[in-house]
Parts: sequence; C-alpha cells; structure tokens
Amino acid sequence: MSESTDTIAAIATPPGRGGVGIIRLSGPKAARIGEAIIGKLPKPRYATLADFCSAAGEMIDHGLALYFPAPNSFTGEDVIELQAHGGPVVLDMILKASLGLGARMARPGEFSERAFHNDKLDLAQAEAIADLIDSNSETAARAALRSLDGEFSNTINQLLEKLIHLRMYVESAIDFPEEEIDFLSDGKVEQLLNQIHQATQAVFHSAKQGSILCEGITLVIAGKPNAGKSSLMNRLAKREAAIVTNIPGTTRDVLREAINLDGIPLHLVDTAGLRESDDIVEQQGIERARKEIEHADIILHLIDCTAENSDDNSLVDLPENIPCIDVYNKIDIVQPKNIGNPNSILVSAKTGDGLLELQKKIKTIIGINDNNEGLFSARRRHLNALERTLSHIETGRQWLNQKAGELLAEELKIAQDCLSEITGEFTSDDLLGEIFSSFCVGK
Ligand SMILES: Nc1nc2c(ncn2[C@@H]2O[C@H](COP(=O)(O)OP(=O)(O)O)[C@@H](O)[C@H]2O)c(=O)[nH]1
Ligand SMILES: [Mg+2]
Repeated sequence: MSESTDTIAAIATPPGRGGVGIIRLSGPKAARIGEAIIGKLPKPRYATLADFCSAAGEMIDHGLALYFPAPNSFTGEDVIELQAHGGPVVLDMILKASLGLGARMARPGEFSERAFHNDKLDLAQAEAIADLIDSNSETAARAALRSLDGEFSNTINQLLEKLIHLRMYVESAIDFPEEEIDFLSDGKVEQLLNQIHQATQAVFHSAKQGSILCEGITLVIAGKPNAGKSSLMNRLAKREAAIVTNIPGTTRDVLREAINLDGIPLHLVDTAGLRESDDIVEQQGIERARKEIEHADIILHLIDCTAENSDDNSLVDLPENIPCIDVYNKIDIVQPKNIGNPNSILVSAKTGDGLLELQKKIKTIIGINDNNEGLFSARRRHLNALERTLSHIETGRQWLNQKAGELLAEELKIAQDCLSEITGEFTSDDLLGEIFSSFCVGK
C-alpha cells in the first residue's frame, strides 16, 4: 500500500487531562473505521452524539463524531473526528481501536502534509499553522493567521508572476538572435528587472519583520565589569535571574532570559564583563561573552557613568557590523559627561529610570512599529529563499549589462525556483520532510 493511501490516526489534543480530547482520522478507510467505532457514519459536517466502541465491540466512551467526506476536509481526504472525554486512557483506547481497524499512527505534521499535497494549502500556509500554534504573543498569533490566510503567499505569487513575465519576455528575445541586442538595450528589460528587485526587497523587509515576531531577537548585554549588566538583565526580565554584587567579575558564565517586548520575543543574554583577567574561569567567561556578542542581533553596551575611566572602552572592542546601543547606567548617582554616540540611552538599572526609552530604542532598531499593522509571519527559511532570489536577480542584472541574454534568462529561471521554494511549488522531498516533522502530532 503506498504511503498516501494509508489511513492515519492521531490524538489531536495535547497530552494530559481535559474536558474533551479529539482523535483524528484521515484517509480512504477513515469513514469505514469511523463507522466501525460508532456504529453508523454520521451525516457529513454535522456533530452527532455517538457511542465509541472498541474493535471487539466493547463500549469505550460516548461523545461527538464528525465526518468530513473528501475532498471537503482539512486534508482533502475523508476525515473523521471523534470528540471523547479528554483522559489519556480513554483517548488511547479509541486510538488503539482505530489502529486495530486498519489505521496507522500519523507522523508529526502528517495531516498538514496531506493538506499540502492535496492543494488545500501551500507550504507557507502550512508553516503558518505551526507558527500560530507556537505563537507566544497576540501579535505573533495575528501575524501567523495572516500568513495562514494567504497574505504572505499572495505576495510571493504576485512577485513570481512578474518574474515569469520578464523571463518569457527575455526568452522570446533569445529566440530571435538578430534582434536580441537591440531588445536587451531598449531599457524595458532593465526597468522590469529593477522593479522586481525592488519588490523582492520590500517583501524581504516585511518577511524579516514577520520572522522577528516568530523567532525573536537576540540582545546581548556587554561591557566592562560592574557596569550593571546583570542588574539591567534582572530589571528587563523582572526577576533576580543573575547574581548582582559590587565585586567586579561576578558574572562568569553566559545567562539567558526570554522576555517579550510588546509581542516581540527577546532573547536576553547577560555576559561576563570584558577586561584583562588572570583568573582562568573568568577568562573562559570572557571568551564566551565574545562569542555571544558576535551572534547578537543587537548589542547593549553598558557603560558605568560613575566609573572614572568610563570613556576608555579600548578593552570592550565590539563588532562594528552589529547595531549597538550605548547604555549609560547609574544615572541615579551621576549624569554622564561626553556622550558621543547619538544611539545612547541613559538609564538606572537600580531605579528603572530610562528603561522605557531603552525599550523604545530597541523597537526602533528592530524596525517594528507599534501597531504591527499588516505583519505576516515568516521564517528564516523564507528569508533565505528571498536572499537567494535577490542575489540571482542581481547577477542577472550584470549579465544584462553585458547583453548576455541567455545567461540573464538562466538567472531569472533560478530566481524563480528560489522564490517558489517558499510556497513549496519547487521544494525537495527532504526539505518537506524536515518542515513537516517539526509540527505536532495530530496537526
Ligand atoms: N546606584 C546604582 N547602582 C547600580 C546600578 N546598576 C548596578 N548597580 C550596582 O553596581 C554593582 C555591579 O552591578 P552588576 O549588575 O553586578 O554589574 P555587572 O558586573 O556589569 O553585571 C552592584 O553593586 C549593583 O548594585 C544603578 O543603576 N545604580
Ligand atoms: Mg554581571
């Protein structure tokens, strides 16, 4: 029996006890198995009160049964949903009865995978379901719903349409070599190519915002010992996560806290103070701090206003390509002198002064506006595909400058394939397997 004609079954509700627990079945035998468990197939799409029995005919529970005949179901196949009492033993018994009647256990994400193969949703929409389930804030949930409703996919499809149109145009020119050169020089191809490049960049920007909502931003707090890094971390996390003392070199290991800034997940990282040290443990801590700093999305460079040599940051040496906010701390004691960087914020980790400004600054750097209007969820995978699309469009532009029509057409073809990976039109089975296996069972 081929995989796709198997009938799959899973407990779709989370493990544990609850008022209701749901068993889902999908595939060609779903209706027959459902009928065997409840005695009679329910009227399609009507909730029907039924007794649930084992394969041997023993009563297990009673509850509601629903029948969605193909193709009008989530998976596009015959689907049966049995809503029983939500106890693990009851649900296990019903699942066992289904398996005894010819279903097999569903793999994680297999219902969504079938929905994808039956064109019920595209890959970006299927991923949005998982993102909606995993969302940690209302903002993230709303963005995931927009992607599930196809907002992201529509944007990608519009872009694809433009790209395909241009490709056709270029390829038709190649077919008439005598005219090719004139054709490539008349400015129209260049104009279309530039439009597509801009549109792709705009989609990349929106997708980046969406991916931040799903995956968050890593903020690394760095600076000299005793600047108040751990105090700031505790303030932001609203708990005493890190040990704070007036002894320089207190924090030796990397500490992490996950917080939520108006719907944006922030991964806070507190690090050992950067200085020369003879202590082996502290040296290793500093090495770890440097590694964390390199992987930061944003660095909070903490500066102690009360320290005598607060402007000497020669040992701090932060990477220049990562956005950095200079945070002058301890303003409850003294106001800082000589603030050079316009990206500076004055705070007191002790009193909480300036924290709102700091949070506002972080949001400005992330580039997410307050209302999060129109954001859709996206993943790193999508950003990567968009980046590759952009790079092939750019290479295509170079070939256009050299009037190399065939090479331009080839780059446009690859750009189209990269873009199609997002909705799954052009995606390897391995990648599909990887994506769906990260979903939950029963989805
Ligand atoms: N007055 C004042 N003291 C602070 C402030 N932030 C931290 N401290 C003190 O500075 C010392 C070092 O703080 P800590 O958070 O351990 O600094 P770290 O080494 O950078 O992690 C501790 O004694 C803190 O109580 C602040 O905003 N105002
Ligand atoms: Mg510390």
